[in-house]
Order: sequence, then structure tokens, then C-alpha cells
Amino acid sequence: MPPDMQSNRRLTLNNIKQQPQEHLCKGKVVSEGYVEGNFLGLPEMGENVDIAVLQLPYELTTSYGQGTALGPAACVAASAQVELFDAELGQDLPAGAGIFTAPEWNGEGGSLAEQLDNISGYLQPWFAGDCFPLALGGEHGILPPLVHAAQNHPLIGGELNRLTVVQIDAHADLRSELDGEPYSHACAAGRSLDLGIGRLLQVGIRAFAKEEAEVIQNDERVTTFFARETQSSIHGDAAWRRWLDTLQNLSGPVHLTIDLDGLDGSLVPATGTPVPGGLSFWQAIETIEAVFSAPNAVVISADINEIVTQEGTPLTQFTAAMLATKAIAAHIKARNEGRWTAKAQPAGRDREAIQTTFFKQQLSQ
Ligand SMILES: [Mn+2]
Repeated sequence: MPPDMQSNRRLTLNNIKQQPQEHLCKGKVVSEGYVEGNFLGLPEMGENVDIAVLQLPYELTTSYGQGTALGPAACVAASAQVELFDAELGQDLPAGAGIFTAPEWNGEGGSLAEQLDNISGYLQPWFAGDCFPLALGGEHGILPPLVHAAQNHPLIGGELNRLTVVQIDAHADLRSELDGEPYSHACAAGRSLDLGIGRLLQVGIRAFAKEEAEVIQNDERVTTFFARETQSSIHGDAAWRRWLDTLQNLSGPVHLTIDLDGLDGSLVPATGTPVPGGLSFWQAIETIEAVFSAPNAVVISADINEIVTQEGTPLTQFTAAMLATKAIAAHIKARNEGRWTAKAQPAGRDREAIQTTFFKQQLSQ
């Protein structure tokens, strides 16, 4: 971003690196010591982990754009620019919570199946129920391992049919396979249904195949709000209200998955497959707020995926950082208002990945 566009309240990463600390007088992060590599630049808060930011630099099947593997780190860097004050929470982040940016997933695995197993194994310790895991991707292929990891959450207890997945996306991601690959990013929601989730709610959908339209029509677990309806200049407001009402009426454990391309392409021009006609920024915010404030639902985890580093302007990764920050603030609000409570003893920061061969077995069948 050009220097004249920089807010004088917040400093760019470059400025922060170049200027001596005493010149960095404004802004909570900077005044307490900006820490590079930590989400929002927040300083370490002891062993306390209330929210775990988990970076999944996974890219194996992205069809159009490239660079999802660099997205999570770019999002963390861009988060330095996000204001810490959340008006709905009424506080500056971290608002007393321990926000821990975990060491990123190591990307190991010689095959797609091994990578999916390694992602699930990396995630599982963070689904113990003592903290809120927020994953940053990486392509949308991270969703099946996220759902697989979620089955160990105390509120799921191995019964994935208890879980509702709320999906913001341009694409339905309900294909049986893409280019012969059933675990393609274009199949992420379909494989989550195969894993046994109880319900899938989709919004922003505007690019899908006939095969996917049939799943939407026939699988009673799937409820889809098409962008054509919610973005209509004639009856969009009513459709949008129905979407928010649907979210407010949710019950039980929920995972929120935000494919950045669900937003209008103008907001996320660098994402893998930007599509026109998508959600506005405020619709994404309203969706996050509606899910986390649903009185009978517990949002156990969330992910923001298909983040790609944009050159020239940080718009794409900054949009992702804004949404991730909103999810964190909405989780803290849910915690403060009794909609989220820890289901396990605090397990600290050092968590060893679990070994699993689940996806290897699935793919060899
Ligand atoms: Mn997707």
C-alpha cells in the first residue's frame, strides 16, 4: 500500500521492523511490543491457550491460482494492520484471552493421503475441548482433515452427525471428484458429508456443476443459500434475513469454514478462484456474528482458507486477517456470555501431533 494510504494509527510491518521501539507510541500491539509471527502481533501470554491460531500451508490441488501455501503466513503478517478494538465485544483484543499462534503445520507427506493424515494429526491435539482452534489455509482441501480432527472434540465424541458445518464459498465443493481426485478442494464439502457430518449450511454459492445441484436438491442434510438469491437487488434482503435466521436457529456443535472466494472477487482478487457476484465484507461479518451468537449452538472451531498472498496490495490477505480477527472476537464474546465453556483441562502450548492413517485407508479402498 502506498505510504499516503497508511493509517497513522497503525504501522506497517516494514515500519515496525525499521523503527526503534520508542517511535512506536500508538496502538496497543506496538506499545506492548509487536511480536512478528504472532497473530495480531500479540505478545506471548505464558502457557495459557484459549485460542489457537493454526497455520495450514497446504496446496496440492488448487485448480487456477497458486500460492495458497504462502497464504497463512501472509495473513498472520497482515493481521498487524488490524485494529484490536472490536466494537461488539467492547474491548481491545486479546481481551484477557490467551491467543496462541502455534508453530505451523510442517507440510510433510509424500502423497495427498499422507498430507491429509498429517494435517489431521497436527490438528487433533487442538480439538481437545480446552481451547478454540482457528485454522488458516491453505486450500479448501483442509476441510476433511479438520472435520476428521473434530470428531475427537468432547462435544462430538466420535459422533460426527452431531456436527453442523457452516460454509461460506463461491463453490458448492460437492463434486464426487475433480480431475480424478476425490479429495480435491472442489470436493471438500462432499467429503465432509461422507465423513458423516449431520448438516451442511452453505452461502455465497454461485459456481457449481449439475452433479452438485443434484446433491443440493437431494441430500436433506444440505441447505444452500445461493448468491443469486442473497445478492439480488430485488429480494436479496429477505433472502439474507432468512440466512441469518437459519444460523440463529442452529443447535449443537458447529464448525465454520470460510473459503475466501465466497466473498466478492473484488475483495479477494488473489484467492485461488475469484468469482464475481459474491458476498460483501459486511455479509461475511454478519454471518460470523450470527453463527457465534446463536443461543443454542457452540462454535467449536473455524477455518479461513484459500488465502493467497497478493503483490502490490495486501487486500486479499488483509481481508482474511479481518475475518479471522472477527472470529476470534466473536468467540471471546461467546465465552463471556456463556455460549462456550472449556470441556477439558488446559493442555498448554506444547502438543504433539497424533499419528493417523485414516485418509490413507480411505484412499486405498
Ligand atoms: Mn471451497
